[in-house]
Amino acid sequence: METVQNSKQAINLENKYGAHNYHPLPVVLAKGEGVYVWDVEGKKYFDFLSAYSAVNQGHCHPRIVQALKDQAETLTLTSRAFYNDVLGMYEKYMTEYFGFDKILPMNTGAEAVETAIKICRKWAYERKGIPENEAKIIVCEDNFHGRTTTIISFSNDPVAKKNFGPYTKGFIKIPYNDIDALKAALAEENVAGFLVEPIQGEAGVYVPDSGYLTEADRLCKENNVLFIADEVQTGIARTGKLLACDHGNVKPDVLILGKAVSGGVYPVSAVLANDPIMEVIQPGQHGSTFGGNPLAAKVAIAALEVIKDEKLAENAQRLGEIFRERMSAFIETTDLITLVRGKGLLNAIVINDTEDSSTAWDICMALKENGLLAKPTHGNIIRFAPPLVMTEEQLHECCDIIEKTIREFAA
Ligand code: IF1
Repeated sequence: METVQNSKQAINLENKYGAHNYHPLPVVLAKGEGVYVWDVEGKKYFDFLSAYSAVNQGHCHPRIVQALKDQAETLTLTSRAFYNDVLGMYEKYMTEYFGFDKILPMNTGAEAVETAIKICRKWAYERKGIPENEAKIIVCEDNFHGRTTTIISFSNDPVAKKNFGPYTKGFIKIPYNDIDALKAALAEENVAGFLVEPIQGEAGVYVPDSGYLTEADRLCKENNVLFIADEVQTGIARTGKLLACDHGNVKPDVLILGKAVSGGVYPVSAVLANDPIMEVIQPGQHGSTFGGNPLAAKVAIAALEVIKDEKLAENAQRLGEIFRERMSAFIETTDLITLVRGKGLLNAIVINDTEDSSTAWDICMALKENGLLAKPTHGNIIRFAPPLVMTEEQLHECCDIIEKTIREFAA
């Protein structure tokens, strides 16, 4: 197979042979290690996106890569047609790690979200007594839960939704971070669940009021409605706690995990719940060829050991405070940035421009020139999410780059 000689060649190949379903920043990465990535020409960057929070443990973490190598030479995939000597041990590890009775292992975040929706509906019919096909799940405006047809059916992002109909029914949309709206929705009939991101990532790192999740969870319990937390992006120590729900001492009825469960080394996702909910799924009613395969299981165990052993939640908490402190002081000196918000190392800056402007993109292009990679979530919002293994010294170096770039840009 031919190898890529330079960035331009790589971009041309993708443009010619790949579906145009993304508009990447014009940088072609060839190597990753910890908080750094290098492009084809050998230029070094700080990665401030972490593959949308899938690489919390840093690129190519040696312990996770070693687990992959060892299992890859032993047994990669059996399918669930047979048992294997890894899955049960993985299921025990995961349920104890997150504190649930059972896990249903899948591969991508969207698959886990779809799985949670199916479990919630089945629980509604078989345990709550909602009439079949009448179950409703409450979701929030500006949500992002993945790209499958059912998931985009309850999106309000026209770009993610248009011309993919007909859409799946059975969802009630309410404004995010609005307890009264949730109360009203819970009063409707046949409500089965409330699916929510503890922090809305793609919407622009919207952190809800401190009591929101706790009160939402209480209201769901009061109405016998399942509280379903999508922690695909906010989980695995990203926001300064193992789960973003932990900030509000909320124990969801259904927990959805993905991305950094594997440290970005292999697609791993999962749905966790207690027996009264998970037992609605009986043999043959749900599955996946790769779900819970031995390779995924060993990689995920290593990735979660790293989170604990390297105290990455604590590091994210501490560095996040330093980051927001520096950015808050900096934005006092420029009109270009209106605010910084986030939790742990999931942060964003809001730029003083319109949502459809190219300013955020242009700033990311300038950041790239200065050796830091980040990507806008909207025309006026840039998400900053470095790997959680970053040191305080590296974080200050990145803040220096961000401030220098924005000052140059504003000039
Ligand atoms: C893209 C961002 C988008 C997620 C939450 C489920 C999923 C995601 C909270 C689905 C995935 C990814 C998908 C990727 C870009 C990125 C993303 F918010 F992280 F930045 F799009 F909104 N729940 N988020 O964030 O997980 O199936 O992708 O494994 O689709 O462009 P997946």
